[in-house]
This record gives sequence, structure tokens and C-alpha cells, in this order.
Amino acid sequence: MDHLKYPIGKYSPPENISKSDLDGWISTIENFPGEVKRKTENLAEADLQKTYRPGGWTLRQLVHHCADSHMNAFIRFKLALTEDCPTIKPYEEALWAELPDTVEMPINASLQILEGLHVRWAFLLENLTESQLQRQYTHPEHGKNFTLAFTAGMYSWHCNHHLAHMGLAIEN
Ligand code: NI
Repeated sequence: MDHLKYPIGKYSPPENISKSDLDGWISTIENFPGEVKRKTENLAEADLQKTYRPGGWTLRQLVHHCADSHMNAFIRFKLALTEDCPTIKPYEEALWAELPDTVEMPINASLQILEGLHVRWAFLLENLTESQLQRQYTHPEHGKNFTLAFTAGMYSWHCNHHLAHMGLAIEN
């Protein structure tokens, strides 16, 4: 079950984040909407109801979740860049995934969100200075601070994590 939940393992950032780590992460973020589109473009509506594991989200929920999660992430980056170590607002991702726009809607709207959002997100990341990448935010549930460099890696992982889930769901 853990393999299905975490098909690429959990996020384990390098001890020291290099320029090439960051470049790789940014390109993953940049390419993600295209990857999701490629994976889903030839699927029938019924395929979107497939889950990647028993009790897991459907393919449809996975795509909408990525839009929800990455909209929140983009806002966190902007807050951290413009405020002094802001406390970000967590959200109940499991409950968001049960709302009508996530359970019932075609995925096209979220593909469009991801497309525009990731162009801006990758552009922003590519143009941050070293000191901007070291800016931090506080996550109240984890009770500690995270740098934007660490967080870029986390969301690159998040992209690949859910792409792997989508692959599993399609094969099911
Ligand atoms: Ni997620």
C-alpha cells in the first residue's frame, strides 16, 4: 500500500540545494501541465473515475487537486517574497477534493489553470535571486519555517508524485 501511496517515495531534499537541483525542479514545474495533458488527453470520461489505489482519489480528483494545491503554493511563494516570514494558511486538501468542482467537473478547467499558473510560477522561480530563494514562511501545522528553495523542490516532488498516481490510475 505504501508503494501505491508514495510511488516515488517521500520528498527527501538534498542537504545543500545546488543551482542544478533548482534548475531541475523548475523545469519539472514548467513541464508539469504538458505532462498531465499528455497523460489525460486520450482518455474517456469513464477513465477519469479510475483510482490509483483502493480508496484513493480518482484521476479526475488528482488533476483538480493539483490545481488546488499549486494555486495555494503560488500564493505562498508570493506571500513569502513580499512579507517577513508570513504564516501561511493551510487548507483541508482531503475535504477540498470532495467538493463538487473536484468530484464532478471535467478536468479541462483545471488543465487550463495549471497551464497558466505554471508558466507564471516557473517564470517567477527562474527570476528569483539567491537571497529571495532563502526567504521563508511559517507553516503553522509543522511549527517551523521553510525556505522557498526547499519548497520549490517539494512542489517538483509533488508534481512527480501525482504524475505517478495518474499513471497508476490509467493502468488500473
Ligand atoms: Ni498532493
